[in-house]
Amino acid sequence: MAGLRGALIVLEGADRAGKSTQARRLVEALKERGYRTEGLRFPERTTEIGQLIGSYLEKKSNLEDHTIHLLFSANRWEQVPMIKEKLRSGITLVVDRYAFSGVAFTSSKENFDLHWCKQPDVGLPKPDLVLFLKVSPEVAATRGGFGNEIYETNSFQEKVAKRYAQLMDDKTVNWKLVDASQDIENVHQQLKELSEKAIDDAKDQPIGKLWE
Ligand code: NYM
Ligand code: MG
Repeated sequence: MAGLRGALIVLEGADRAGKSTQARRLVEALKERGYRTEGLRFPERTTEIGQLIGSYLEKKSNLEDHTIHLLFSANRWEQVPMIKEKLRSGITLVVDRYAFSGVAFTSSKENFDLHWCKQPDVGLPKPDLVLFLKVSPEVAATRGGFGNEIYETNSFQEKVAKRYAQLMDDKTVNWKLVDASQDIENVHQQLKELSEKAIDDAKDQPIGKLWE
C-alpha cells in the first residue's frame, strides 16, 4: 500500500550459522508472498571502503584494529541514504550482518569494550527485527571448515558468541533467537513467520535509530 514503509530485517550469528543461505531464501519467500523485498550484506565489499575491508579480511593488508572497526561502520553509513530511501518506498530489506557483527567481532579483540565499539554505529537505521541464528559449536563443525579469512578460528568464534550474548541482553532491540541447528527448511519457516509479523508491525511506524 502506498505510504507504508518496508521493514529492516537483519540476520546475525557466528560464521557457519547459515545466514547467507537463509537470507537468500527469505528474500525469495517474502517476494513470493507479495512483499517487495531486497537483500543486502555487510560488509558490502564492492565500494572503495569495502575493498579495503575485503583486503583486510583476506589478510592481504593489515589495518590497525580501531581503524578497521571504523571502516566497517563507515561501510554501513555509506549505504544509509539508500537504505532509508528503499524502506520509505515500501521495500523490505533483508540484511546479512549489521552493526551487531561489528561490535561482536571487534570487542572480541584484546582491550576493546562493548561501549566503545558501539559508538560509531549509534544512530544507524534501527532494525525492526534481528534474527539471531544460533548453532552449537558441534553442529557448526559438521558444516565444513572455516575459510582462510581473519577471525575464522574456533577460539575467536567462541569469544564472538559471548559478545553476541551480551548484545542480546539489550531489550531495546527486537532480537529473536532461532535454533539454526535444525534443518534448513524448519529454520526457513520460522524466519519467514517472524519476518512477516515484523513487516506488519513496522509498516506504519517511523524508522528508529539504533542504540539511541
Ligand atoms: N565482520 C563483519 C566484522 O568484523 N565487522 C563487521 O562490522 C561486519 C559486518 O567480517 N567474519 C566480520 C565477520 C565475518 C567477516 O563476513 C566477513 P562474511 O559474512 O563472512 O562475508
Ligand atoms: Mg565468512
